[in-house]
Amino acid sequence: MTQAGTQEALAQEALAQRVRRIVDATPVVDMHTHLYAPALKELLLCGADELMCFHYLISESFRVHRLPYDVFWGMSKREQAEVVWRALFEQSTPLSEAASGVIEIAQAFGMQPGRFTLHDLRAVLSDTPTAAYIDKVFQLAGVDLVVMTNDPFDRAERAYWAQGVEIDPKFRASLRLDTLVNQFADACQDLQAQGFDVAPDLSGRTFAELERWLESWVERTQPVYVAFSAADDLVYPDDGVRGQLLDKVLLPVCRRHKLPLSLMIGARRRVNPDLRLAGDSVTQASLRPVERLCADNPDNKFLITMLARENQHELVVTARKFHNLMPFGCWWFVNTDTLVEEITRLRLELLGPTFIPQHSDARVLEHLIYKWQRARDVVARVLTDKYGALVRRGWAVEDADIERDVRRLFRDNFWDFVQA
Ligand code: HDL
Ligand code: ZN
Repeated sequence: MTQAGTQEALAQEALAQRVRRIVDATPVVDMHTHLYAPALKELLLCGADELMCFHYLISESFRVHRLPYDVFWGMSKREQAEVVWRALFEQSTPLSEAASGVIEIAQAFGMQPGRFTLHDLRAVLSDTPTAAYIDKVFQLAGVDLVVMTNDPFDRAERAYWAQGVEIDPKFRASLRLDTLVNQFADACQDLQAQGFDVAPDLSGRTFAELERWLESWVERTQPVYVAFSAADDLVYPDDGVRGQLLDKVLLPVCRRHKLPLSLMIGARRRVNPDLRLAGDSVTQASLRPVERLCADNPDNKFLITMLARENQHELVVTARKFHNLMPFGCWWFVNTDTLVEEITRLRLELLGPTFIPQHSDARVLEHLIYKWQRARDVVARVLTDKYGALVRRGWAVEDADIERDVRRLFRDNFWDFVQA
């Protein structure tokens, strides 16, 4: 290598170390998880058996053990965990995103390199989410706040909120309204039983009552956004039920409270019902309704993530057209090393550092550790590459610039958007 080449390589390595130091030191706001504050008790999952029973691993394990579904589901969680462990960590190599993540979690908890057993993992983790354990996981993950996914139609969760709960400030709520917008007849039945004067055909006082109901949940949970997911069937404008619920309830309430509306698009639910939570799949979806939502509702803010790899480029271009659209995360089936890097590069090259690169979607407390380790690896790698190119083209990059950009990506883009 020429001397100039050596110099350049040394400069790039020095830059990589500066970027990594700042990325590691910047605490993350994790804006979409399925974790719950400790006050919601058994809803907050942690420990080795919960990690093994993560639905990603359960679906992967069926490709190895091929047990009849009813046999597997008839087992205790401990027995299911042992089946998954044997399938993915003994009869196979934990190469998938979710399986290799378990190794990373164990390493973060000080597990000696080499091979360990499920017994070892059970010993090193805790299945009781004490305050100290939660703090330790947040600290290991470099996360200082997570947003929950709170479902007013989940009876178990609703019972806690009805009692009045003291929510740990490391957890913030979001209101997840899939049942309302996607299964309105079921939602109606539930709401009628709670004393709301609503009708499946949206007649009478339905809209006023739905607004009263939603306002009560905003008051009760103080959410940072309102959300729902859709497959490829989102239409807007739409004079059907979902379109009217959007225009007459969700969008006005979100505007009043300056709450973003989060749309998670491309999830095709229960493609294989026998896999239960793991039975959902992916579908490409149109960006046309997203464009019209952003264009027709300029005083609303939209957090958008899409599940199909094929939709990522169009989502980024749409974000260039509408600044009330904030693209976020590499969701679920695009949360793999390869696709997170591709999507993050795409976003940075088309938007600059004005998007939310990742959320963990953590379902088990310790997921925060590996999900954010992966995210930091990618963000540091991509930023180093882009800063290096900038420097070679003659623009000085100071630590303050890197600190500002990483803070924006990991926390400020989210908070500024929520509070705007
Ligand atoms: O709809 C969602 O919020 C998805 O994230 C689903 O919960 C999915 O099952 C999941 O956990 N993805 O990571
Ligand atoms: Zn999720």
